Amino acid sequence: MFSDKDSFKQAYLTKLIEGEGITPDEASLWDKFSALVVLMKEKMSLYRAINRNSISPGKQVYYFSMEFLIGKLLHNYLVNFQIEDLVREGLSELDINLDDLLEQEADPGLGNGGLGRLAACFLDSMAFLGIGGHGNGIRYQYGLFEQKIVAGNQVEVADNWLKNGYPWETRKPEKAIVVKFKGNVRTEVKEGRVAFYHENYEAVLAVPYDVPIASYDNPLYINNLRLWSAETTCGELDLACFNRGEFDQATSYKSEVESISYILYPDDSSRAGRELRLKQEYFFVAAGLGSIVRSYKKRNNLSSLQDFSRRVAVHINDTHPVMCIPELIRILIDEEGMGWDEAWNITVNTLSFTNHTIMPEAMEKWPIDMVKSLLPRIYQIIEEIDRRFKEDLKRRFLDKEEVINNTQILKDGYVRMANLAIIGSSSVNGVAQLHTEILKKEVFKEFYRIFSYKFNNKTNGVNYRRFLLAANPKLSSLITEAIGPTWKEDAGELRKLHGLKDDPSFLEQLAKVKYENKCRLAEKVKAKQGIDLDPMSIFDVQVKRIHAYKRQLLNVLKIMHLYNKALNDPESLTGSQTFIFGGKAAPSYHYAKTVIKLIYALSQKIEHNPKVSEKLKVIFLENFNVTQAELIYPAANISEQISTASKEASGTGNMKFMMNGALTLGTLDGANVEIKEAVGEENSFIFGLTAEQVLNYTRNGGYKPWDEYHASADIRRCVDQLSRGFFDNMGEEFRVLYDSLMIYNDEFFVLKDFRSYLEMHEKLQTLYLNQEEWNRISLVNIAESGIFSSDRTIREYADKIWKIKYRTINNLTCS
Ligand code: 26V
Repeated sequence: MFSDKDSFKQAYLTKLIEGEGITPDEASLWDKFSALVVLMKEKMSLYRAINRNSISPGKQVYYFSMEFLIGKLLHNYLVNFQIEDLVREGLSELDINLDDLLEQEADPGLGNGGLGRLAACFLDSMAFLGIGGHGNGIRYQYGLFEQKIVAGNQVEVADNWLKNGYPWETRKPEKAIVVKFKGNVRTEVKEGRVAFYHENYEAVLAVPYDVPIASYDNPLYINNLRLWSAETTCGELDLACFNRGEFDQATSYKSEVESISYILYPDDSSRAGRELRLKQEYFFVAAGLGSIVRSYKKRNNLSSLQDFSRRVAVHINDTHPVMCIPELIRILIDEEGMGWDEAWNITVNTLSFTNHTIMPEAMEKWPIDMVKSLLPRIYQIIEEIDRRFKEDLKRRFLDKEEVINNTQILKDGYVRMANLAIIGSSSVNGVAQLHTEILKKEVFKEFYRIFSYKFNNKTNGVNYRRFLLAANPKLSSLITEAIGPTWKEDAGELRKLHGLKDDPSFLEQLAKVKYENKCRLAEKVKAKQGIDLDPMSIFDVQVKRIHAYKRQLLNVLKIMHLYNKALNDPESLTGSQTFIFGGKAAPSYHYAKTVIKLIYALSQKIEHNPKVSEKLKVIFLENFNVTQAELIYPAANISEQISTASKEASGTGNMKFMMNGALTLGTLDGANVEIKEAVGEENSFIFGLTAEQVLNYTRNGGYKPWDEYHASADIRRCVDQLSRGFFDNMGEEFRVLYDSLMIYNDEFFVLKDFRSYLEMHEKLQTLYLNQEEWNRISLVNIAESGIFSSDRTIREYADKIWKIKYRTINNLTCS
């Protein structure tokens, strides 16, 4: 990108002065940041152009996702192009501090949590592996709300991330696509076949904004994240209306259209069920497929789509983009003139689907009436898919009532999106071994009988170059000094660290890095929230969305128990502990918001008691997002992964903590199972019911939280404190939590797992006293984290699902 400092300085100054028309003296920090981004972006476009001309286009993958949580890009790209040092020095000679520029960048909150972050990790790994893999999503004008905590209450502030512009994006108006809603379908018999015409529709213009995706050490391979924005088809306003003097109608039309890409739905746990959400889903699907078909014809110089599925793979991230199935059929039949069978085969062979949750309340379904009126032609196609599927069941003598009930797409007035996804795609995968087994044996067991060949597992992974190499420079340097630099391309190389397990000086350096990262976090927390953290205390961290099944409440009850112990006998607690929480609650999720309030109340209660506050501290970090995450993972000693077994599909935070040397305190849920397998029983701290036990209780009943309550004075005390006296006047406020446990039968087995959780937590406290042993276990965790690189995950998707080749890294050790 830049061969040396001087050529960088030259190019940067030219960009600033000629491009932006300002001298460094006049430029604001934003101008300076923006010039650097534009400079890099232009270089990346050039690389892409060179690549296009030199390499014949292979199969392309399109990753369709409603959410991409990409995080800030500038620092990562400096690391990936290996120019951070020269840019830092060059800028400093111009009296510019790189860190000040990095601060300027917005962190686009275009996702809720794990699902959106996974999509971003996948984009990185596809670019790293030289796969032509592109993202397709929505350019929400407002991302996930910013979280403020005011007196313990979550307050949501709009995330106006585009207010200064976003210099990484390029608007491509010439590549816009018209998306059609509502209206009616007229059929006509033409040359012996039925033709379909969608008429009287409302047209929305989808305008793409492209963001370049570049990974580590593969500078020529620049992929694209295409985000669609909704605009009116007639420019600024509906001029026809406007000229007739119907101003209100003209402006309301414009705002109705623009509302489609206005804001991200902030709830990842319950169905939105709103027409606007359905519009969003079809909008980015139709725009994305429209543009793929157009570029396919151009790229391959073809007029027919017969070979489409050999040259294009479309991946569906959860059910949100499932309208891809009927939309591709529509394109192939209505626009390309194919018959049903050919269109169906191409569609199924092009599409693959990942499921990310088994929580029934998050499984999407849409009222038939809504789909019919919003997307009349799409609905016809869905009906036809459903009809043919049931016919097929009958032919294969599989049409038992139970099978039909659980697999048909249309039922009880709804379109069931997961069923459509499974029937209409060639591959269905879960995101961790356990999760996939639950899909096969429970959630989709009838489908598994019919289409066993479609089901497969792809355990999640993360972009370790973002969450370790870039986010934890001190640990990265230490690793590179010890085992050389090849781990940056092959995460399996981290295993070489095992060789240092018994090297006391290395283990001490590891501890020193952790300590310094804790200081770095403490400084930021002090600056942002004015709170002091003691880096000498153990950092016990739970950061993730606030959900009943993730059981932040279990963690809180544990701390209440420690509080009670400290009051009785301060010596019974060995060292001092800092409990760090972070995560957003969906704005309408009362329970989750109450959990935040409870964490806050507990932190206050502890703060006001000097006897306890010497030993314990609780803090809720505001506005957990990708940027915060990059500071937190490197500073954690304990990683809390305590969901009710079977409920967390995979988890990816667990992997990010692990690679930064935190020890996992967790249940046998999601990818925790595989973390335990990787590091061994002795190096992970597992407690609680197994998924099988949980599923058995759920099926057969037999769990009584009152039994746990009566059996243990400790549990009784904590549970009672939730509702009475302890939190002064707040007992009533926390009643919803008390009731979830004692009245509504503790759906997530909090009390059932309480005792074993306390025991494992205590074991960790004791272990922490033996620093050398702790550091050794921390090292084993880092050494074994390589399999949780998303490079490994993407290689599996490429081999088994997309059937696409990728670049080989020399002597790859982790396959
Ligand atoms: C569902 C809904 C439902 C309605 C409206 C908006 C919305 C947005 C997102 C979702 C899906 C939530 C599913 C999800 O995020 N699953 C997480 O996926 C991670 C990546 O595979 C995985 O690590 C987590 O365990 C899983 O909870």
